[in-house]
Amino acid sequence: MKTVLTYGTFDVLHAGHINILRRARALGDRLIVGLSTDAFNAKKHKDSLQSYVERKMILESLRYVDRVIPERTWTQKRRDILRYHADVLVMGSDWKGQFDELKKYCDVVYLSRTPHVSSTRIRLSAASHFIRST
Ligand code: C2G
Repeated sequence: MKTVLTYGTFDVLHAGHINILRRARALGDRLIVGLSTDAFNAKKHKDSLQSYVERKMILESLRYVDRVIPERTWTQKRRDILRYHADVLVMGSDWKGQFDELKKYCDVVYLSRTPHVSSTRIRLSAASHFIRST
């Protein structure tokens, strides 16, 4: 059983998120996602539109995701790798090099980010559509 682990906020789920989850899952037999809690989002200076409960429910509905665990700190990855016997840590290429110290515990793979897609862009275009329609 090859376990893949990844982390993120996954707010306003979009094709970029799906692309990395699908490719991460394809690297093993199960994918565990460390989902940033609302409190950790604040530490990341990210205000997600959707609550942790909503984002967790959405991720758990995906065929690529086998388990969702809370991401509460920057430093829990090593403990999670050991606890869940993760063989691969996957992160998007915007994180390239940031987690190389974890190569002591598992493979660390940075997958290319999907260009031109982000929760922020979706939020902004939704807002401009709304304004134009009123
Ligand atoms: N991502 C992507 N393409 C996009 C947007 C995001 O491949 N267009 C990837 C990111 O690289 C990341 C994952 O999707 O690997 C989740 O992205 P975010 O929800 O923005 O997560 P982030 O804020 O990067 O949190 O401890 C690690 C952090 O929790 C990562």
